[in-house]
Amino acid sequence: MTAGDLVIVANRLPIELADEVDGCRRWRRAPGGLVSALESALPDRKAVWIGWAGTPSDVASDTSSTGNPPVPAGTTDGAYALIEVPLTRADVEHFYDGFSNSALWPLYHDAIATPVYHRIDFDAYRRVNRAFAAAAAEHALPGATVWVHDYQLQLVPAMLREMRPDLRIGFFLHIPFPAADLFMQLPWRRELITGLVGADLVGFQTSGGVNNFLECARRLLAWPIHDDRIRLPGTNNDRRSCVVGSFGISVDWPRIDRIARSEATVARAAQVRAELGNPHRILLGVDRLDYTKGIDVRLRAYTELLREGRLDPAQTVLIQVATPSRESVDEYQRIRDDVELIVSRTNGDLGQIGAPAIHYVRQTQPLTELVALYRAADVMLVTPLRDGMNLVSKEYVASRSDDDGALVLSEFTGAARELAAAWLVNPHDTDGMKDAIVAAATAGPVERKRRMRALRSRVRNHDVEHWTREFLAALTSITRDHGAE
Ligand code: ADQ
Repeated sequence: MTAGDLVIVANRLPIELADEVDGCRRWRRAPGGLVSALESALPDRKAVWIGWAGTPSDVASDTSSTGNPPVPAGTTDGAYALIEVPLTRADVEHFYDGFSNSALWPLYHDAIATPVYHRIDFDAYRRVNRAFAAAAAEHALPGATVWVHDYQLQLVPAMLREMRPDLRIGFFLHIPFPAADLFMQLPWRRELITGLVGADLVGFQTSGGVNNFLECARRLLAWPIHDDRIRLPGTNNDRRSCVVGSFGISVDWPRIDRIARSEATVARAAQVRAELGNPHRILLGVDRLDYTKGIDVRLRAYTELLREGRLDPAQTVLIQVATPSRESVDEYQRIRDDVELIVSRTNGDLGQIGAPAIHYVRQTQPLTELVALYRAADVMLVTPLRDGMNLVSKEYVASRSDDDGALVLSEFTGAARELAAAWLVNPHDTDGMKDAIVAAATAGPVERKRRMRALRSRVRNHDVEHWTREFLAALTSITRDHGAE
């Protein structure tokens, strides 16, 4: 049986089905920060990754005649093993689209959209979390380290501890943890907090998340809390603590830097610029098409600037790349409609034939293309209403080996805590955002260089390898303390 001394538990496996040029569907490595983040930690260990493959199990069997290949047992280079947790269509509807993405996601993002609480959804969340915990219990070697990820799996730590008390368990939340007054809305608030403190270490993107979580634990658990430690009840021998800390995730700097400096990327960036008619300024947005990302507010601010003549439509172009996301959830259809209405109105009113004011691409792009766009962009617009970290802002910085470019960044991202040299904006303040966009677009080369160098130094020294190392080192040291207490 496959078993590891490092077990990653995440909602998705790091693979996806793709149509190849020969017409066959094959599994390939999924793009995305978490995959490259964790892969840097996996090769030296006997590692296992547990997750869902992305296709409901009852659909997969219905359609086996279409030739979907079985989920591979490991990565093609044999770096680590893959264990699938199958989800049915009902699980996807209630656990994923329902409790995870219609209750937790909006609640944890300051209830920007109204969270929807259905008991049937939470029942599925509990059931699926138990299936993930059981898979981890089955595939972890004695005394192994298990690292559980994100809001879809918050009950896993306590469930897993009950099944396997010998394990070291870490949990990392990729999205914000909300203020206690918001969290208290949740009908299952105590169960979720208890689920999380099943871990030895619970990590958040920022100290704000840590403080909010500790406040909820104080209100809901009535267990002693000293600094960053929650002391759980138990007899002297099996008493333990749950430690809470902040670990800001980051990007794979060496990989992005290599792509950014390559001749192909530099040539592609120049080609993009030429194809846009060599405008004076290129502004860029790159996001999952999600209502938390503030795509609509940024497009409105840009449109107003064009209408007022503060930016010249003949000299300025905005590219918005949006990757489709969670399209079976109503709120996501709504944000797509809102964004597309703004794009078409702005282009109808202010664009010219062959020269739209906004170039809108609703497609997933390879990282090489994104890096070329980052290099071509004079101003990067990252304006979420709330974001745990935001990797796009750090990818932009890592791509600018020419020390040029200007980053406009929302204060409500975790990244803003680290990237103070950006033009920081409050996305709720349209006038303030317009001023910041104009300031970034008109800044002189000396100011751009000064700010970009400060940003690059921060991201280079705190890349994703640093994040993984810090989290795992903290987890290891806590467990070692146990016996001594
Ligand atoms: P996300 O909400 O997905 O992540 P973000 O951190 O910006 O947000 O990561 C998005 C990733 O998708 C980036 O790596 C980006 O390059 C990629 N991407 C965006 N648009 C794309 C496109 N059109 N084509 C291809 N790739 C595209 C969640 C949290 C964040 C947290 C991360 C990691 O919401 O706050 O930073 O997890 O912890």
